Amino acid sequence: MRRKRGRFIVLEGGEGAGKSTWAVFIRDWLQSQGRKVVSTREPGGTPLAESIRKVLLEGRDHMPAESELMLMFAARVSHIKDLIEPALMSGQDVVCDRFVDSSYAYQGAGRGLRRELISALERMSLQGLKPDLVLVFDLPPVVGLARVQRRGAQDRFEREPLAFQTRVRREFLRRARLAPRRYRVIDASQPLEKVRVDLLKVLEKTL
Ligand code: T5A
Repeated sequence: MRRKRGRFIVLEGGEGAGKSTWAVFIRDWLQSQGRKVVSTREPGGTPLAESIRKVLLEGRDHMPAESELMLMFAARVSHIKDLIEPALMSGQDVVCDRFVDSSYAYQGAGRGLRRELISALERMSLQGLKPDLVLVFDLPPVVGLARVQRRGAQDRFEREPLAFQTRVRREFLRRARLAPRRYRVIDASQPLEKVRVDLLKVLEKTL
């Protein structure tokens, strides 16, 4: 008998939006419903993609935007083929901290690369794979950056100026408006307890 495909849930948003925090919460919530869950992140999720992540986040050499974009997709293909697809096919839910929307937001709106370039790579790499639900954790970049600064050392993306982070935020919101059936925007600037209540409402309604 064919097993029912799992659900693919993605968390997106700017720096310090709380995605890692809420990814754990969503995994626990799904497990409490008796679901088997794989929790993962981008860039990363497989040994190859985690090695690429190090170059992308910690690299000190100049990196052209096109190289950055292609490294994101190189990591993503490994992640999809070796982790996400097999998990979904075996009936497990996948909770993923960032996915392709981040490429549109950071490499597209942030770095200024053309959308058509990103959608060509998306078509080639995703082969029709689409998240069932994209949760956009939205907050003003000043609030998110203050949170990550409190945490200590910052990576290549967290060091980008406010104007860059503002373009990133706008792109997430633009993409959420384009596909309201699959996207939900959550106000992540609120206190943790209030975000938890809003997120739980969305999970109970959509999943
Ligand atoms: N990237 C990624 C691209 O450029 N293109 C791509 O295609 C992809 C996939 C990944 C970087 O790669 C870039 C974008 C990213 O910059 P990362 O380290 O995974 O790097 O970075 P983030 O995903 O941004 O993860 P962060 O850890 O920085 O932020 P999170 O996960 O959103 O936030 P979290 O949960 O770690 O919380 C940050 C702090 O804020 C507190 C938390 O306790 C924590 O201390 N916090 C709150 N405090 C008060 N009130 C709330 N509501 C709070 N929510 C969280």
